[in-house]
Formats: sequence, structure tokens, C-alpha cells
Amino acid sequence: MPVHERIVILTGAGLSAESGLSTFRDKDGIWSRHRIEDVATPEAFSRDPERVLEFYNTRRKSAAGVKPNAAHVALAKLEQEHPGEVLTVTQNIDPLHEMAGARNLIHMHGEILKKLCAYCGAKEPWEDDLSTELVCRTCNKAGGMRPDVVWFGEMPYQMEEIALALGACDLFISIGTSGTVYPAAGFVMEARNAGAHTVELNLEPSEGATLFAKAIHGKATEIVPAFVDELL
Ligand code: BJW
Repeated sequence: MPVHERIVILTGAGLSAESGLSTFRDKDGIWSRHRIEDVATPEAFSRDPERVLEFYNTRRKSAAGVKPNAAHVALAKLEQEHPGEVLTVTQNIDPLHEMAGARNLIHMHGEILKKLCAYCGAKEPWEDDLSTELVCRTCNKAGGMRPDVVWFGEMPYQMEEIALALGACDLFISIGTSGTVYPAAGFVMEARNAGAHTVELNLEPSEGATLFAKAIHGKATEIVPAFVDELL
């Protein structure tokens, strides 16, 4: 494989599945147990904040103690050892990429281990349960503390930085994502328009599988380390 100067990697829930975290749209995924409109929209938080906070309190607890798997480790190694630039853009709110050693990382859908004040926008690391009684340390208002995650209808984070990286990349790799949620699902077209080679690594063909020049299907812990070895 030729040396690529600028690689952008997009990851999704399938990457963390073998670390023990649920995906969203698989048969027994999170959306088979919860309705998106009840737990993952700003309207749901306004209507029933306790329910939304409880959903994320449970998710935060299930993320405690999980460890990065061989795929996270391989991607961190790629970032450290590849002679060109490697940017990882993750849709995942878990901390497994950084635990594996990734440093050039964008959490476009936020982070479960941070809280965000819906009133003033203040953010800070937070590992405990959230409740409606919690008071913001910046604006002193109660009732607005929410997980720092991007819900449907909200703008994902660092979109300008991502667009610049996609527009300049020569290899785009999408891993463990169903390709159903925008804007992430559209990144492959942005990379293609920039002339990049595009590769999908997923358990099965995603929604956008035909948009990729190459696809490798299988478990992330098997196919990602093998692909990274080939690149290095
Ligand atoms: C394995 C594996 C293993 C399993 N190994 N693989 C109509 C048309 C187009 C767009 C819209 C529309 N109506 C509304 C929209 C916009 C909307 C959207 O996309 N909706 C679609 C559902 C249609 N998007 C938004 O609202 C976004 N904001 C937005 O668009 O702002 C405006 C804007 C415009 C233009 C530019 C920029 C902005 C916000 C989306 C926020 C998504 N939030 C969530 C929740 C976050 C917090 C939380 O975690 O609770 O993010 S939803 C959920 O889906 C989560 C994920 O990050 C995201 C993607 O899921 P992912 O990662 O792909 O998981 P799965 O489960 O779907 O797939 C897993 C894959 O892994 C599967 O393929 C498996 O096979 C595979 N797999 N095991 C390898 N071992």
C-alpha cells in the first residue's frame, strides 16, 4: 500500500463492541431498548430530564471499567508510528481511544465523562451520576446539567476542523459504524471529493458500503490490527 500523507479515521460503536459496550442499531442494540425521541434529543431533556439523565447515568456506569481492545490499540499505534498525519474522528462517547493512547482525536458526538450546562455552556469532567438538583459551578443555576453528548438535532463538535481534514486527506477509513447518522455518514463523500482512497472496516456492509473503494468485513479486533500492520 502506498504511504499516505494524511489519514482520517472515522469510528463508531462497532469499534467498542468487543470491549463490552452496546452498539445502537444491531439486533439487541441500545435503540432496541430505548426510543431515540425519549432519551437522545434536546426536547426529551426539556420534557423529562430525569429519564434522560437516568439513561446516561446507566451508560456511564456500564462504561466504567471497560478497556480498549486490540482495534483501539492498533489505531493508536498507527497514529504514533505512521510517518504522515493521522486524525481519528470518533462518534463514540466512551474514552477508549484516548485510553489506548490516541492523542489526535475528535469526539464529534461528545464525551460521557464530561458534563455540560444547558444554560451557560460550561463543561467539565464528570464521572458521577447527574441529577436535576445539581448546580452549575459557573452560572449557579440548577436543573441544566446534562451529559456533554450530541443529541439528534444538535450540531456535532469541531465540524470545521473535520471538514478541513477531510478536504485534505488522501486516505479515509471508516470503522464500526452503520453509516446511518449524518453528518458522519457523509464524510466518505467529502473524502472522495478530495481524491482520497476510501476503506470501510465493519462487521457487515454498512448503509454506505458501496461508496467505499475497498471494504473489509469482520470483527474490529481482527481486521483493524491486520489493516494497520499492512499500512505500517
Ligand atoms: C462491528 C462490530 C465489531 C458491530 N466489529 N464492526 C434526514 C436525512 C439526513 C439527515 C437527517 C435527516 N433527519 C435528521 C437528520 C439529521 C440527524 C440524522 O442523521 N438522522 C438520521 C437518523 C437520519 N443527525 C443529527 O441530528 C446530527 N446533527 C446534525 O445533523 O446537525 C446539523 C448539521 C448539518 C450539517 C452539518 C453538520 C451538522 C446529530 C447526530 C447525533 C447522534 N447522536 C448519537 C447519540 C450520542 C450520544 C450517545 O451515545 O448516546 O450518536 S445517536 C447514535 O448514533 C450515537 C452514535 O455516535 C451514532 C452512530 O451510530 P454508530 O456508531 O454508527 O453505531 P451503530 O449501532 O449504528 O452501528 C454499529 C456498526 O458496527 C454496525 O454496522 C455493526 O455491524 C458494526 N459492528 N460489532 C466491527 N465487533
